[in-house]
Amino acid sequence: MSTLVSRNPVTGEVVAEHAAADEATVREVVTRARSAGLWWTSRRPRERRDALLRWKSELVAGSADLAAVIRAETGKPTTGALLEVMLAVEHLDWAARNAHKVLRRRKVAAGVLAMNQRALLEYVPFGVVGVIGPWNYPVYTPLGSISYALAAGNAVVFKPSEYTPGVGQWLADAWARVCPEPVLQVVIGDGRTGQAVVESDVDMVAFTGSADTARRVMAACATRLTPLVVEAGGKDALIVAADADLDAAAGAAVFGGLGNAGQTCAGVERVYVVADVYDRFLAAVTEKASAVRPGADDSAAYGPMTMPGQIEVVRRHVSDALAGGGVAALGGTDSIRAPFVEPIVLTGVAEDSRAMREETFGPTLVVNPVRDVEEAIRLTNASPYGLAAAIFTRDKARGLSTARRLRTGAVSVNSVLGFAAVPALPFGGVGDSGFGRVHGADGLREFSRPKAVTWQRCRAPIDLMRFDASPRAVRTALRLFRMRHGRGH
Ligand code: TXE
Repeated sequence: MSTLVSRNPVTGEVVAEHAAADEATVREVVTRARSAGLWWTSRRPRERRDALLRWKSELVAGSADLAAVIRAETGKPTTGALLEVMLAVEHLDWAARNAHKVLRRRKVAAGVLAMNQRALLEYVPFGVVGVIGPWNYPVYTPLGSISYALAAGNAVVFKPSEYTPGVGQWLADAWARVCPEPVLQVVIGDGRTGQAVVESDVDMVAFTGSADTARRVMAACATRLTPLVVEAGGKDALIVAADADLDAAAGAAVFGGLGNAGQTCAGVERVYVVADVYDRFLAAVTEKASAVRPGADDSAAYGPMTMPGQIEVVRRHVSDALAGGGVAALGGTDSIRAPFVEPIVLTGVAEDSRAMREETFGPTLVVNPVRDVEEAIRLTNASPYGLAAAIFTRDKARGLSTARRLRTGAVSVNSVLGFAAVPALPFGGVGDSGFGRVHGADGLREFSRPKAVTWQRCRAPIDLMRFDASPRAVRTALRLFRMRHGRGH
C-alpha cells in the first residue's frame, strides 16, 4: 500500500501521511458500505435525521479544529475555512430535516384512465454513493453531495482530493463518533483511488472537479451504467447594467473574483460592463482590488494557490490575454509569486483567449466593456461552461428576465454567490459545468430513485388491458378518447 502525503501549500511542510487506498481496499470499503447502507435504510427517518444532526453537532463543536485542518491543507485564512464550515452545516441541517418530507411515499392523481388504481410515488436510496471531492472547498463542496446522499438513505464512500485528505478523514472520524455503523467512510488517495471508486460496484457517483476528469469518470460510469452527478467548474460572468449600483457591483466582483484566491467553481471570472459606466466601474474595481492582499497570515484576504499546478494555468491565461491585446488594469504576470498570486485585473481581453474560454481558477478578473445588456447575455452564454452568473441592475424586471435567459444553473441578482447559503435551492451546471443537482429538494431526489407503485382497488369500468376486452368496451373507450383529446387543445 502506498502513502499519500499532504503538505501545507505555503510552507511545504508535511501535514499528515495517509495510507493510500488501492483497488482491493476500495472494494472492501464498498462492501462494508453496502451492509451499512442496508442498516441505514432500515432505520426510521427520525433516526436517520437524529444521526445526521449528531454529526452536525460534531462539526459545530469541532469547527475550530476542522478549520485548522482546512487551513493547514489549503492555506486559506481561518475566516474562510470557518465560513465554509458554517455554510456546509446549514446544508447538512436542511438535508437532515427535509429528507423525509421530500422523499416519503405520497399519493399522486391516478388520472382518468386508471381511476380504479391508487398511484403512489416515493424516492428510494440508490445504495452506496461514491463521492469524489475537490480541494478548493474541501468541506462545503463534498458535503453538498454527502449530506444529501446520506439524508436520502444511502451509504457514502468519500474520496477526498489528494490535496485535502486530512479534511476527509476528519469528517469520517466525526461520523464514526456519532453512529455505530460505517455509513460514511473515507478512502484516501489520488486519481487512481478515485478511479477505483468509480469502477467498483457503487450504485451512484457524485463527482466534483475538472471537466476533463469528469469526462473520464463518465466514460468509466458508462461500463456499468452507473448514474452520475457532475459539478465541473465554471467561467462565471457578472453583468453590470448602466443603472447598477456601481460600488456594490465592484465590491461583489472583487469578492467573487478574488475570494479564496479565485479557487471557487462559481467565482466571478468575467465581468461585462455596459459601456456608459465602464470607466467608473473599472476604476472602482481596480481601487478595491488593489486593497486586497493575499498571504499566509490570518489577516490576509486570501491564501495561496492550493494546487501548485494551478499557478502555471493562471500565468498562461494572463500571458495569453496580454499577448492578444488585453491590458492589465492592475497587476500582471509579475503578480504571480508562488505560492501566492496578487490580484490581477485585465481589460479588453479577446473573447477567444484562454482567459475568457477556460477556467482560470485564480485571483484574476477580466473586465470587458459591452454595448448593452443584450451583448453581455450573448457573450455570457457563449461559454462552454454554465455554472452560475450575476447581474447588477436596479430594474427588477430586467434582473429577472436576464436571469431567465442566462444559460447557467444559477443566477444572483445584485450579489454574487447568492445561492450558496440557500439550502432549498438546487446547485449544478449546464454544459461543461456538469449536470445533475446537489442541494435542496432536487439534490435529495438526485440521490434517490423515483419508485412508482400502483395499487388496484377495483376492476376498471372499461378494461382494455386484457385479451378478451369486448368490442363494446373498445368502442366506448374510443368515443371517450375522442371526446377528451379530439378538440384540438
Ligand atoms: O481536478 P481533478 P484537479 C478545476 C480547476 C482546477 C482543475 C484541476 O480548474 O484547476 O479542475 O484540479 C479525482 N477517476 N476544479 O486536478 O483532476 C481527484 O483525485 C476518478 C474545479 O484537482 O478533476 C480529485 O479528488 N477520480 C472544481 C477529484 O477527482 C479522479 C474543483 C478532482 O480532480 C480521477 C476542483 C479519475 N480518473 C478543481 N482523476 C470545482 N468544480 O469546484 C482524478 N480524480
